[in-house]
Amino acid sequence: MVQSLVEPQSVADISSAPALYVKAYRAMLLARVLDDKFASLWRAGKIHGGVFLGRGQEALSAAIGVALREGDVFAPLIRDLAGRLAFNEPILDGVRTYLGSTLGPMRGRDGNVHRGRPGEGQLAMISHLGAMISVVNGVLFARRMKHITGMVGVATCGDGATSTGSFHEALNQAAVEKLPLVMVVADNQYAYSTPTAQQFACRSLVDRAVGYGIPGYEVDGTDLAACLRVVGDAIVRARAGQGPQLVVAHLLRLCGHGEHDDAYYIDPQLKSSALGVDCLKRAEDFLRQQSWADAGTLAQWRSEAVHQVEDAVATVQREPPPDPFTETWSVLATARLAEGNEVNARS
Ligand SMILES: Cc1ncc(C[n+]2csc(CCOP(=O)(O)OP(=O)(O)O)c2C)c(N)n1
Ligand SMILES: [Mg+2]
Repeated sequence: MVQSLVEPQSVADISSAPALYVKAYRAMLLARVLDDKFASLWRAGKIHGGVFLGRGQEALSAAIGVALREGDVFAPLIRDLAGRLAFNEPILDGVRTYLGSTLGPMRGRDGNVHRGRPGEGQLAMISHLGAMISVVNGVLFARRMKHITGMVGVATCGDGATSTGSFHEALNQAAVEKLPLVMVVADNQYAYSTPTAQQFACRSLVDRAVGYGIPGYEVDGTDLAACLRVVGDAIVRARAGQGPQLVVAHLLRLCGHGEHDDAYYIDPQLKSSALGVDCLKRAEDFLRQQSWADAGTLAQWRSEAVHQVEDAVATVQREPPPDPFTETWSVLATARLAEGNEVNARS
């Protein structure tokens, strides 16, 4: 059952909000171009960790990023490049982390996707399987103890993560404590190669909201306008003190689990169904229909995204890898707090 609540300040009709739509679309586009670049760098052997893409999930992720404000907290997972960029993560952070530059937020140690800027509200992920929800709860508790109000925390996860104990414990805790948590689940039909029919027996994951005593909302994750409205409204409600919100988006992962996975197991019928629509293409069609962008503008935005990505990669390829003899190997957050060093500085 999907509950509906009185709207405190709805994102309203998206057709009257072109600036928000365009901002989200450009974050989606930049994420798609950057993800494609990460994939080709991985194939060229330049990235030693795994590369995980958000292809097909950019609308949902970007809708989170544009709805967040300074002071909020976001725990992005492996398919949230669009949301990270929309919530002001510098493009260099992802490039430096994957390519192992010492100037990156992880000082070149990760070579993967576990980066963050906790001081700016973007948490570094531990695991894709629900571990971050409790971490967001912890930040929200800390803010409560400091009497900070009017902020929210957003955690994301996939359909597979909803089967874990971490998900249950964190959702239950957030509900009991009425934390301003927005839990966004991307039901992308597979957890690695496990289809949802082998993952859960309820009609929709949104039905779980009733069990936790929190409101739940469903959204078509291929539709940016719908994502902006549903995710945006959930964030508005949590910010207004209405407690945790569950949003479940329906979409399809348009890639393998990671670049090492050719996704042979994805049902071809799903690919040709409504779930398999490419959200980026759909957003471009919408922009044209609304006359918010013509073909020339779309081409210009794409060219700008490509240049941003190429510049970032060229910059990072000239940067140094970690030196094992000078690296302290101390915990990054502790080192930063203790030394006040500037490794995480924006540039
Ligand atoms: C405890 C644990 N078990 C297994 C894994 C490996 N693993 C990482 S992501 C993943 C599947 C996640 O599926 P889902 O939650 O649907 O997210 P999606 O990848 O579809 O975005 C698995 C099995 C892990 N990281 N941690
Ligand atoms: Mg999944």
